[in-house]
Amino acid sequence: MERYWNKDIECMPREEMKKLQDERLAAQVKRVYENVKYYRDKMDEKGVKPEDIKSTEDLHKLPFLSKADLRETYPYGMLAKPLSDCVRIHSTSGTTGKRVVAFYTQNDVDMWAECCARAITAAGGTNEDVVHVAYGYGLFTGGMGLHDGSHKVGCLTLPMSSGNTDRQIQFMRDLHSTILCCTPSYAAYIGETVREMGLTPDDLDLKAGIFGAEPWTEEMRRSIEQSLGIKAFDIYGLTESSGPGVAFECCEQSGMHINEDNFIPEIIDPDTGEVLPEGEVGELVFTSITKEAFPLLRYRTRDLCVLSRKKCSCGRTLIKMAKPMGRSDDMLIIRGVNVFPSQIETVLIEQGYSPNYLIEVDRVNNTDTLDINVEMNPDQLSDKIKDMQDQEHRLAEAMKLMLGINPKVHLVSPKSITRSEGKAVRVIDKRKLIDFPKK
Ligand code: DLL
Repeated sequence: MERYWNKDIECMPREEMKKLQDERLAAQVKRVYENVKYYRDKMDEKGVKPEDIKSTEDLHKLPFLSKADLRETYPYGMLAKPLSDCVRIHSTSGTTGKRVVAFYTQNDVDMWAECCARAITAAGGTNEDVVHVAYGYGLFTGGMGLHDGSHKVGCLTLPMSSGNTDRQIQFMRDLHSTILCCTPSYAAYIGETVREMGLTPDDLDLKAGIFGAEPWTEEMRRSIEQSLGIKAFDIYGLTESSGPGVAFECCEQSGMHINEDNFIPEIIDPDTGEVLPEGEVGELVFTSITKEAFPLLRYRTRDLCVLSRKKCSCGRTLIKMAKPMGRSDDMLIIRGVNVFPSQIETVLIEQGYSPNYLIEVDRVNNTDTLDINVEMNPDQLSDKIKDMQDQEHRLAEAMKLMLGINPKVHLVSPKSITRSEGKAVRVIDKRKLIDFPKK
């Protein structure tokens, strides 16, 4: 039987939820207008006053916010509460430019924990469970977010953080971890290490995994489920909107329910900013209607996905978002064709390869090149060159069918591609490297 953490909210009739959102939105816009000068200036520039925003239908009148705004206002320019009311800071995992820092009041931390508690409960978690948190702890929101959610549910919480994979498995066995929380790429690595240690899923007590923070395919889900003997649930979030738990998957495993009592989603055309109808692919935009310290209105996530209000078998009425296909800024344009790393991952797993790969894009003589390095499983190794060439050829053909362009596939030896303990790095785009002018 499906369990809920907060049935009143998770299964709330649509009209009631809309009313709650309308009230919270109007109050939030007023609060932001009064307390955040940067956003007030943006609203004034657009000629919008707080009184103009009475319901979710008025949302489109508000100006967007993007990462560039957060960089411009770094670090305190988006704060809507005095620092003395804030109790926590987290930061994005971005590696370029100024990082984004987000602030939390105690109420913000509690709301975030509630969202993660809903996710853990939807994955089957109760106070009988041992939750093994192998997301990184620290400025990254993964560790602390699931940690607080696990406490709230009353689970026995193992704050492992990421890394030291042998020790992770040892603890999983000794302390009987039942729910694993980490990135999908780290879960795949843990599964691989379990096998290499001569163990099987029967040697573990795991029943579920809550994986997110990076895009992963259905094929990857099946492969992790098999290697660890679990049911794998997706979880989505971003630092700017608190962290993991903005949306979470239920037993149906077909998209993630958005915690709409706290976050209102929209899908927009990334080029024009126009709001798209339900069912169309576009950029996900979130408005936080309950956050106190760092309340972002119409924040452009850059994530591409689809929303759906189709009835869900789990009984929740919260709107669902499909698995993000990737970020609009992760999409590679190679010889004019749009390519997502997730398409490559799908082909690899379908063809029986491991999800360990590295994509290299370059430009040679003004033409884009695409090289895909794919790690072989030990049983795919052959000492006959012809066999290896045939395998590479078959894989390149399958990739061409999926992508519409011809890549070069290179099979590389087992374990030669660096494993990820957090978010995996799958792409090296050499075209983006700055060419310093020669003197
Ligand atoms: O990744 C928060 C998080 C931690 C989510 C743990 C889930 C689990 P950031 O580091 O700010 O926050 O990165 C946010 O990661 O805009 C997406 O592009 C990507 N992302 C997060 N979850 C998913 C997911 C955390 N389930 C950015 N599927 C987001 C695909 C995801 N992409």
